[in-house]
Amino acid sequence: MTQELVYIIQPVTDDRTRVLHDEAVALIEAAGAAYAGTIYQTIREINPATYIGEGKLAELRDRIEGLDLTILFNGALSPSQTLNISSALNGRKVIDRTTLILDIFALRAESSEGKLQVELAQLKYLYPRLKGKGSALSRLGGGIGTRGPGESQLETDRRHIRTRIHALEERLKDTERRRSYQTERRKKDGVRTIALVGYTNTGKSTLLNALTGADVLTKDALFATLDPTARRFEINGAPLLLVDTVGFIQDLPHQLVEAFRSTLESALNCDLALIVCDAAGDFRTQRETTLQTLRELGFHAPYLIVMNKCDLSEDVEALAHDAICISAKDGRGLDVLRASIFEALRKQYLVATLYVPYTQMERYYALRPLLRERGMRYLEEGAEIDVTVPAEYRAKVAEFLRKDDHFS
Ligand SMILES: Nc1nc2c(ncn2[C@@H]2O[C@H](COP(=O)(O)OP(=O)(O)OP(=O)(O)O)[C@@H](O)[C@H]2O)c(=O)[nH]1
Ligand SMILES: [Mg+2]
Repeated sequence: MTQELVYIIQPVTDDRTRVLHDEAVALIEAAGAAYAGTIYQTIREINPATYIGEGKLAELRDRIEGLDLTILFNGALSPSQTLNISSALNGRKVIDRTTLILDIFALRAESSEGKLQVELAQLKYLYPRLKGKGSALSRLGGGIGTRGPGESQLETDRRHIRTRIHALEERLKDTERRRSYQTERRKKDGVRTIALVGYTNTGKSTLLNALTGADVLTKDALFATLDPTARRFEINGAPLLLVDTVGFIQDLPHQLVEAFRSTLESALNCDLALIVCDAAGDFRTQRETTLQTLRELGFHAPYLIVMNKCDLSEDVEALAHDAICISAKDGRGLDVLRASIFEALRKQYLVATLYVPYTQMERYYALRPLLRERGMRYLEEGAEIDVTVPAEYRAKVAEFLRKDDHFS
């Protein structure tokens, strides 16, 4: 099969235009298609029928005559605008940014829950586009916008789609219940959860690997990670769980945020979040987009800003003084990051040395499952034991407490 060629219509609005455009090129590649070119249009007044003006559409039609191209409008189009632009361009396939992002998610989804979530988002976005004359979808032909777990459903009628949406919502509720049970159990085990969140391609998965010794997929591509992955690790004996999550992007389709809400929420229901930014990229936009998406999700946990890829950018420390500067690739700054994570969680742990007389050893052994031992020294009458204890068990070990040597 020949590769789908995509031509961009880029509305020129504010200083975000350049970033949005370059991102669209990366999105096209992530969807397995090839970038063919761009026509820019300054927007003074939005044309309700076709968004951009008729003159510009005519110019585009001439420019692409005889070429087999898909048109990407790098913004959001209403169903009727999509149809109108398509007919002004002699029936060419027209997609918008949301359709493209949904398509990438459809390609990447691997877990059964991820597939259900993407299918739900696709159906919700495409459903209104099936209203009106004929099926807007049949005009899409093959390729971007028609792929994904819901492929066969997308071709059926509206009544089926409604039934399917309902069934998907029910099944997702089920998985959600199961997950909240797991979260409860983790809390009971005294394991604290740290979520890696941030803009796509900033190095979240690379950081997961660096901190936990895992080997999850990392890739120079948008949305390499879809399903949340969790790995255990320790800092100063404290058992921690690090959760990698799907990346964010500007104007992330709200249908997707909705569909992924439950997976994200379980990660966001964390004790601490690391908001990862790319020091070599537009980190202000990344940070703002991430914080805004988190707000939409009702996030309220404490967080640290982590500026990754500092090996690529010399002067970032001066620009981002509230951030911890690291390189997940060469390891710089990781010790500072570990210390900052532990400091942020400190009030949740007691780091101490216990003194247990040998006569009391039985009682100590009963408490042992609640804590982590970091070291033990045998003295004459008893043992000195360095431990890390979740704060809620403080009272239980209090009788053996000698000195609180909090982490420094
Ligand atoms: N130079 C440099 N490259 C890095 C660093 N960390 C990650 N990368 C590269 O950045 C790219 C993206 O890394 P990932 O870890 O896949 O990023 P991610 O945030 O998980 O991305 P998504 O899952 O797609 O949202 C890969 O090519 C990594 O090798 C770093 O500290 N320095
Ligand atoms: Mg990733």
